Amino acid sequence: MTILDIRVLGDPVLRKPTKPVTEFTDELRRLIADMFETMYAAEGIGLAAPQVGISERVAVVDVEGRKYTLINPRIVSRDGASEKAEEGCLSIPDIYGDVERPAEVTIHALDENGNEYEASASELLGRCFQHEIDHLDGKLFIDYLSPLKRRAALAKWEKEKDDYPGNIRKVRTEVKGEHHHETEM
Ligand code: K1U
Ligand code: ZN
Repeated sequence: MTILDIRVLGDPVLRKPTKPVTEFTDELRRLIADMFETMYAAEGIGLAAPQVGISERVAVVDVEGRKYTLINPRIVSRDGASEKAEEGCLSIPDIYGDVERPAEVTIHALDENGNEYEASASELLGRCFQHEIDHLDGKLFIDYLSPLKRRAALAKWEKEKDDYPGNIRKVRTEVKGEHHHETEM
């Protein structure tokens, strides 16, 4: 398995509508395995194919061990009042913002073998489904922020984006026993 490079804000692939998957091949299953590995290495709870430069309707999710492969997913129902919670994005590192979304969604999707399934989810899993499906439609969480908060987020990103030449984020693999200390601010 391979840890893939993650595309960051500014890469046009993140804004391009994706193509539906039509063939369930070993190549597709390899991409899914690589996406899970990349997501775990980056310490995320989800990852969509455009984030690794592939413009296809594929995403992976693992929220507290609830693991899903989402192929050609669509939201079939939205329930409950909207809820606001903080989101981040592996393609916009170190930027966070509160996003209001429907409390519960039901999705219809295919798994890596082309089997159909439906899943209903609320809280972080429901939010993650919505965040990943947005990626497949070229949408990012910063699009939901108020103009003021969006401007602040983009100003912060302007200062950080030079750390990602070519709009590429190389995901470091943690060496066992290696310790990193966060810089306190
Ligand atoms: O698609 C992505 O960019 C992954 C993203 C998914 C996501 C995070 C938060 C809410 C909805 C969807 C991440 O995994 S960001 C990193 C993360 O693990 C995280 C950040 C904030 C809250 C919870 C988790
Ligand atoms: Zn994201």
